[in-house]
Amino acid sequence: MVNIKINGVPCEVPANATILEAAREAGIDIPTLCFLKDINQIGACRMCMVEVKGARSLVAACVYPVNEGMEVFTNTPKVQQSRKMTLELLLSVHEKKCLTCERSGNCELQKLCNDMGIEEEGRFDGAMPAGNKDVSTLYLERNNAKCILCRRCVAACQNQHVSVIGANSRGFDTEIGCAFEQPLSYVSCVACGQCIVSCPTGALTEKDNTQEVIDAINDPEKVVIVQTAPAVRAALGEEFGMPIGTNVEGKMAAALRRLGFDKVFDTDFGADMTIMEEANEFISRVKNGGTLPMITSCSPGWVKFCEHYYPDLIDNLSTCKSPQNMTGALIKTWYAQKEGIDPKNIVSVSVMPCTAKKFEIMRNDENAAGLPDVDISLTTRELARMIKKAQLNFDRLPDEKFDDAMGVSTGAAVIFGATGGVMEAALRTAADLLEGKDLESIEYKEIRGTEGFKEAVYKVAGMDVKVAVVSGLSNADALLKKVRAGEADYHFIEVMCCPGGCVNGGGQPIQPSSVRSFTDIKALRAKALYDQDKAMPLRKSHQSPVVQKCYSEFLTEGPGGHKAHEILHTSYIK
Ligand code: HC1
Repeated sequence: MVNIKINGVPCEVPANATILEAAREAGIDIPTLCFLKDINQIGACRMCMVEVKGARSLVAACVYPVNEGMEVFTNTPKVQQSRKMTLELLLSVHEKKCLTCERSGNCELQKLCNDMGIEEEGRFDGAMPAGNKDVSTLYLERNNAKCILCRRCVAACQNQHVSVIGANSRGFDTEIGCAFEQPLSYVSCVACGQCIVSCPTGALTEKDNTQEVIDAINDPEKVVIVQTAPAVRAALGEEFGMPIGTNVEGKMAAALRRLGFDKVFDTDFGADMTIMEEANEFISRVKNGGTLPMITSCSPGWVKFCEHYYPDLIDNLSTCKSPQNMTGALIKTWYAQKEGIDPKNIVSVSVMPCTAKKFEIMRNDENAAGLPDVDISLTTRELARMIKKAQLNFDRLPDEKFDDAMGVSTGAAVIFGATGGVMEAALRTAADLLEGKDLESIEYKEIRGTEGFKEAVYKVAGMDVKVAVVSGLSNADALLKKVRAGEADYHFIEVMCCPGGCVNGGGQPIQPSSVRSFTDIKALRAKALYDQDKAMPLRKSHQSPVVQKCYSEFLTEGPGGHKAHEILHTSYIK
């Protein structure tokens, strides 16, 4: 520890802290724009400038380390003037369409301008840079007219070991984009959206599909059916001011009904189905000498990463469709058949914490009824936008349930949304199936938690099953290098594209750096899911009555049977 003074107040802080961290401990938030803890600490935006006694000029608090006896001043006229000028210069090249910007009210630049009392937003107006747009993909849009060149998106992409964006040109012409100014659709982007949730402004957004959904709801010919992913319920409330980690499953179901969806289903049903198919696939690979380790396939950003960067490991991927697409496939086959609805009249909508799901629904071999399994995939943020547009008072809505036909699920499915959840769910079912009994011990705690890499060995039916769980593509990359080199003797691996799993997906509500850098958001959201699992009467996928009905009525050959393969399994590009 070292002793310093901040604004004349003595404090004791860790010796390796930066001024920014030390000030935060002392209850002072130093403003930042480019800072994202552990991801982007480059001192580039100059918002966090402070005075240090004896220093010749202002210093950047986010990168400047404390030392014994240091005296820091965070609120002097010189500091205030510097911050104000920085904001005015940023505004001089910024597209100031704040009233209609998707990030209005949640924009870090806007908030700082308010906080700092910027009075003249056009003070340095003059020539504007090109401000190019990239709308080439089906999942993401870039508007460089709103970019402040903070590089947070570039660092997030690097952190995922994808690195398809960077700075092009220099000086006034600098723009973030892909190499040689190619559109994003030309490069090996995996669609994870981690760049979007890292962006402080409205420069990066998902491709908004809300109007298509509203049009479908207003079309009397269409039966519009929605499903929501496990992780959405753990984060949607943040859009309405609720604390991080509030589970809003009931209010979400109520909101979806009031938005006009004809049926409100739960992707958790598809997660239970995924476990039936995946556990069966795993057991069969182990018994019949199939390709091991088997690797989960429900995270589309991860699947895209595997196809681009590890095509030699495609045979390791489970052939199971994701829960999103299993639910979609069964809506347009089993449910349509039972209800006598022509699948052509169904509009199947999903709400996901993920931008890559918008890509997944367009993949080949995801069309069990000869039509796309899912027609439109929205992010959690887009659902919030629809709720706000409809003027629903979210926190005053009653708690309602999903519709029964595909709205009943188990605790195993709920935890899919957190890293380790898919593996735990699969082990719960595989262990029961192999041992032929209802095992009491069902919590696989060694593979819980938000660390990027976890491993464990479990004794299942006399066999040592070695499993690994990774989240975030940098961790996946490191593990896959070992698998490729034959240095990893795992039987089963879970990979989730986003750090911490889907709770931290690229389609989730965006928390500013001041929160994200100092709060473990993914742990709080994951806790909401594990708490729900613990409180549920059924916690193993094979115990779900809807799953049992689906196999007894429709997929009568059982998990892994011919029909199940046609409807619930997929293929990949090598
Ligand atoms: Fe996920 Fe999945 S857990 S991939 O993270 O397997 O997006 O929540 O919906 O499909 O169920 C995401 C979450 C989600 C699928 C499930």
